[in-house]
Amino acid sequence: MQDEYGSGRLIKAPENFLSRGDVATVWAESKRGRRDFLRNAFAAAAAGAAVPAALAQGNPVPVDGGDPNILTLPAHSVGLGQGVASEGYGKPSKYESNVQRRQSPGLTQTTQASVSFAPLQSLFGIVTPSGLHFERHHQGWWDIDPSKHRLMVNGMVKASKVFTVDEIMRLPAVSRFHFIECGANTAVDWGNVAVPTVQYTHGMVSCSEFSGVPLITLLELAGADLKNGKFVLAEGADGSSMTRTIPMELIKSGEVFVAYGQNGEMLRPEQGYPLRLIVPGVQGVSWVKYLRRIEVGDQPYAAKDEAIHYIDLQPGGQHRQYTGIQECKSVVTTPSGGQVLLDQGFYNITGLAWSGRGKVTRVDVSVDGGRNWRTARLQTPVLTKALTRFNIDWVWDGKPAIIQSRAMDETGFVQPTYKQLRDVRGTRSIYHNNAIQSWLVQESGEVKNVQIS
Ligand SMILES: Nc1nc2c(c(=O)[nH]1)N[C@H]1C(S)=C(S)[C@@H](COP(=O)(O)O)O[C@H]1N2
Ligand SMILES: [Mo]
Repeated sequence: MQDEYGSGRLIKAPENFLSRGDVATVWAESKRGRRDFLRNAFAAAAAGAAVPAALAQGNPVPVDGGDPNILTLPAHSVGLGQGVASEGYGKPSKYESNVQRRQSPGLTQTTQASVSFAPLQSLFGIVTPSGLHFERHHQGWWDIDPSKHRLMVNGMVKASKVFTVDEIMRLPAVSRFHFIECGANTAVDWGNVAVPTVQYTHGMVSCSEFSGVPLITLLELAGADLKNGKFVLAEGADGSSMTRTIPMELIKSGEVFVAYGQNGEMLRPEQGYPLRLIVPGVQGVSWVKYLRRIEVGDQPYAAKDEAIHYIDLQPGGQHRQYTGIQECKSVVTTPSGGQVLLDQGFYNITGLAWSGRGKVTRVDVSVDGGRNWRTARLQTPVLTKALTRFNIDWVWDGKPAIIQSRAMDETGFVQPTYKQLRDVRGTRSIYHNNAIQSWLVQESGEVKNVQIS
């Protein structure tokens, strides 16, 4: 069930296929004796009355007295299950142990200045489980004692103010679902195909419900000059001296907030516990973790992470600066690179779409490399600046197919092809690659990352 990249749930008929609720498998299975299965299931139901007698003997036994094709009761149907622990934090099933975030081999020299990618191929819906949220650190992560952590608001304010985490948690709170995408997501594929799976091509995006306090509330409490203050500098407490300029307009809109919560609990240490900045729609680097200072100023700060890094090299040697918004983008997560389709027949093509400018309004899917497109179903909820899940039916005829998705957002922006993107941006950029992704389904059923012009 696994491959060397750990691409997760391959589309393969597992032994106890119904427990997965895996429609694709059921359809595949229908060609090989689904009727037998159904007959056995009915036989089992009909035999229900006989079960107590078998149970009384305390052993899993075939209820008809011997024919294993009819029904053998598994141990979990006749024995006592595990008890609740007196305390504990729940974990996924041991059968899901290949669902892991992963470092891309050889991408960086140290694990402290590195990335761990989210296994998008294994996820459903729009929320990334906190333990699978991608990680990007410039100087390693910390588990900071919240009772010692402080957030200072200074600069163009009446009086500098220092907040404890407890003080922030007493203020009026908001909870919102948003995606966070590293500006460098899909960076290695700018020039050509470089990595095999969606985990490595697109796994620097995640989506959570974040909870916290609008930054504007903290600025008001410090008496910030909201007329002349045009920008703030957000600073993190880790050794990377992560500092980013945030335009005051975004803060005044109420969208930017200081989060302490993620998916119903406190932030994970890897995600910036105990405080991080949430800047919806803007690239991940501005979501400063271990947030310790907000300085109000009247011009952009041109900090190292916005003057040297996180600039977009253009053809002709020019570069763009302060290109923070993550434009509309999408990717098919199943079928995707590294997965294997074991049989012809029905599949649910599924994927994720997002836009830093608002809601996703439409996703089209092609199975012939962009010649023909069909509009996918958007799964609810469709939220602004959050991941949106799409699904579309597909019957694979066993021939090679190139699967693509193309997202549109409420501003009318249409996700570009690689050709369209390179015509404007060249091939030497790192950040902000939102081109249409292509997955080649080969006759063998193996799925590969490809680029077509
Ligand atoms: N303090 C601090 N904040 C930081 C970083 C960091 O290294 N230190 N990395 C930034 C980058 S580049 C990204 S993409 C996101 C990653 O957030 P995550 O690790 O929660 O996925 O955090 C941003 N905030
Ligand atoms: Mo990033």
